[in-house]
Amino acid sequence: MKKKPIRLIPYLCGCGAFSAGAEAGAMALARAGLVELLRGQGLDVAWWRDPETAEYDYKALGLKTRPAAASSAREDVVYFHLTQLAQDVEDAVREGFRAVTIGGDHSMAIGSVAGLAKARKAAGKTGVVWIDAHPDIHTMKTSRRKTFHAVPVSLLLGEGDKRFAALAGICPVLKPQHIAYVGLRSIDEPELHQIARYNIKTFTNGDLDQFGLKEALSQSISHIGKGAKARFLSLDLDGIDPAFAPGVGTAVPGGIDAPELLKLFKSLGRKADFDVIEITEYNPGLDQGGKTADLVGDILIALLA
Ligand SMILES: [Mn+2]
Repeated sequence: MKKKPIRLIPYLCGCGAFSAGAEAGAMALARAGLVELLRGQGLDVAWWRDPETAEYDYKALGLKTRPAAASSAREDVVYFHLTQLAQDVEDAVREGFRAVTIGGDHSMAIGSVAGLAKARKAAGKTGVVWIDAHPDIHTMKTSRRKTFHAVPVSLLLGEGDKRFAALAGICPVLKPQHIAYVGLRSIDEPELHQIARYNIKTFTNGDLDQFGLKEALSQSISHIGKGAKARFLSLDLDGIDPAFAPGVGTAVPGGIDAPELLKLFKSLGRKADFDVIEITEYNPGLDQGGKTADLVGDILIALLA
């Protein structure tokens, strides 16, 4: 079967995080030659919006400085980029592309997942494997810093401000039985309640030690796919051990071993045919000698080539 062409869709927004930096993630990857690297593997791939020339973050709204945390101006920046991302993903999927969204902070999932669900008419029937150190299932009431990258899962489940929860005109986008977490190791108390209340399948880092990453990934993929019409992978780079992926805003010691993850992604074959893959929370200002950028290239090669 012929491989679908790939559209790299940047999310040029870091205003969903408390600290700045992730807004430059896609630009840094473009400059590091991500497209050239993937083409070298025989992949048919191109950026949809050029992250080197597009207006990004708050500048896209004509603002001169980064709006204060939890301000309505900050919210407007996130909303602007999210609506664009949701539309970009929807268009890419409808036009027969495999979409890879590149962040940017993890608020992007609100748009990436909604765009896929809308294109496939798969509201409540989209499966998501969420690899991350954090479950990102706060609500704005419980998020200490009121940041959008702490709340995407709750919004996708239909909980919270409808402007975001129904971003693409569908709500809820996800049902909890179609979500699986892999690699959690920093879970706040209110998030524990959310995970229990929604009964979301979860492999913490401790579970990975017990069952192995291979078993956890393969169970997660089967779990989210049951009765689903579309499949999505959200890979927060902080799910990976910061020894391999230092370029993230909220690093937590420990985490997934990158070589093992790459080996598994390669071995998944058709099981890794996610309709949309999201690579998120790359913060180039915190990277060490391009280590994390190189890892992003290796991850995409393992999943796509
Ligand atoms: Mn995250």
